[in-house]
Amino acid sequence: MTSSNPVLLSETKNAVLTLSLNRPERLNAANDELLFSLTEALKAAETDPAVRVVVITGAGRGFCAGQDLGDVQNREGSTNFTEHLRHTYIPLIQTIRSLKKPVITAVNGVAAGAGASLALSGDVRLWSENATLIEVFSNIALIPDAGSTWFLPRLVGAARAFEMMAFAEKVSAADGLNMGLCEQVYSAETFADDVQAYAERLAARPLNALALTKQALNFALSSSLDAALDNESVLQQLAGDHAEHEEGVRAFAEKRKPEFGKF
Ligand code: LHQ
Repeated sequence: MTSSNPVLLSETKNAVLTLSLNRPERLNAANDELLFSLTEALKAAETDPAVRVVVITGAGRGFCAGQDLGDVQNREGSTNFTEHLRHTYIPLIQTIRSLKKPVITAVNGVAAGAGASLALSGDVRLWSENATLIEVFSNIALIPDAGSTWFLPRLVGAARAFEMMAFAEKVSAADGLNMGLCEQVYSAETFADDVQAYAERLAARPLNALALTKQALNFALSSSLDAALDNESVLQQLAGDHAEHEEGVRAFAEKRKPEFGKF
């Protein structure tokens, strides 16, 4: 199934929903319409039984250049940054982080500003060799938003994150891989196919268990060890009570591959 609107393209193939930011002439810089469309599409994916994994990527040579600065300039009066963030980027990032299905950010080109935050927000981050990431905010004397101050120090440490934010220098795909900003780097020519193959591999995994794993990781990232241990014990009950678990154990006993795709 394929459908589209001007700013967001949507395609489902083999249980993988690919959402492509589609303002290529602006390197997919985000306006309100794009941010609302993306958030709504993600929410719809959560309850769509045809979708097991979601991929967010960009059309053209960019992933996302952050907030559309033309849009900001065109507003009358001073910008209410707090209100804007609360209505646009905050619900988007919260939706990605709480979605009960894996979200892959497939970074095909430059990811800058809030686009860098979006790139970092995925459960799995796959980069093209052409991808770059820039914490560009300080170039326009803003602070990092849309989650960069939360994601980046957890990946590279606070001092490294501060340096990246202060100088706004591009991080290449090779450096991004070394620093843990992404899990895989693929050739630009085969990027879309490689991302699809990775996503299909993920779609074949036990998705109830992965949703609970995501929930446990989210919790543990800001909890004590004691609280994380206890939370695991509660969520493990939910995993163990699910038919996926029964299938996994039966498949092991029968020496065959489990068929998680049917749940
Ligand atoms: C753009 C943009 C763009 C519009 C490239 N807007 N057109 C949240 C809440 C509220 C307000 C403020 O901010 C935020 C969070 C943020 O995201 S703040 C950060 C906003 N983003 C930026 O400051 C990035 C600005 N862009 C750049 O620094 C460069 O374009 C990068 C490094 C991304 C890419 O550089 P190049 O590969 O050399 O491409 P380019 O600069 O030639 O851009 C291509 C076109 O895209 C160009 O248009 P043109 O008509 O000249 O071909 C740019 O104007 C346009 N574009 N980013 N954010």
